[in-house]
Amino acid sequence: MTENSDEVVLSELSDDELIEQVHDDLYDGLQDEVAESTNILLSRNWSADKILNDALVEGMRIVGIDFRDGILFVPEVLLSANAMKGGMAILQPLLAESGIEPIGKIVIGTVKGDIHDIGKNLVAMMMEGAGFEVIDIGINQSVEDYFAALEKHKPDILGMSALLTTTMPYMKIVIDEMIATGIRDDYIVLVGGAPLNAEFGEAVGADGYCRDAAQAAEMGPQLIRERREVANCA
Ligand code: B1M
Repeated sequence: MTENSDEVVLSELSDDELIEQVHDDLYDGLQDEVAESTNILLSRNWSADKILNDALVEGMRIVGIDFRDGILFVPEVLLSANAMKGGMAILQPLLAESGIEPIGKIVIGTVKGDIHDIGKNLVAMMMEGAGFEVIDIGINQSVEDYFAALEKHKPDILGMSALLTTTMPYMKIVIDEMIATGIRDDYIVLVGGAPLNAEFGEAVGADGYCRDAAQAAEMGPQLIRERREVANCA
């Protein structure tokens, strides 16, 4: 997208120009530049979540459009994803900074056949920021992987992510197996990912569908509170 990012002095750009430059640098997969701009925006008192949404997430949305339209290909999008991680690594401690006792525990992973992890990582970061202990089990997780993590960590919430229409049905396989083995009601199940919606969440038997990481960080505590209230009344 940009032809000569090398010649741009990032610190001399206005806020609007810098945001646009981050979009271009994400598009071009320039991790160092994305990290530098993230630091500059922080030094200009931008909040971590505003940088995340306006600069990084919006930049990846633009990448996604050209990926869909066959203008960008997998290797280029991988570079963009890495560049995004450069910015996210800087924001992560700020988003996770809460200093409060964990309000619950979540095991989260991307379903089998799916290697997209940027959204899942964001959810993990925001949940940490909301005071959760987060166990991120990674990508391409099978029923057995999820079950092993549930058994080991005994979380309040199981979170599943899917970015492909071909992998999202795997969430139902996991939930059906939880029902079959009698453990479904031991956990709150939250699902998310770009191709999902609330109807899908309901259809697969999840307790909640989260449109984005912020909603996951709101819904998680809310459902835990509701569950604890019911347990106290029983
Ligand atoms: Co992929 N890819 N990709 N890709 N990729 C999409 C998803 C796609 C929509 C692109 C497109 O065509 N426009 C398309 C899917 C089409 C479809 O299924 N209908 C697609 C495709 C087709 C593919 C391949 C099949 C391409 C190929 O090989 N021909 C292939 C599949 C590989 C596989 O998984 N088996 C593939 C590969 C890749 C890369 C490896 C190159 C790379 C992933 C790198 C990585 O993740 N480390 C990649 C990327 C980067 C994308 C796009 C461009 C960006 C995804 C992203 O990171 N978004 C994506 C296009 C797009 O979505 N615009 C695309 C930013 C992220 C912050 O948003 O992940 O939606 P998102 O997460 C949000 C919410 O959804 C929600 O919160 C997050 C934060 O707010 N959320 C949750 C997500 N998970 C949640 C879990 C929760 C709660 C909320 O649990 C509680």
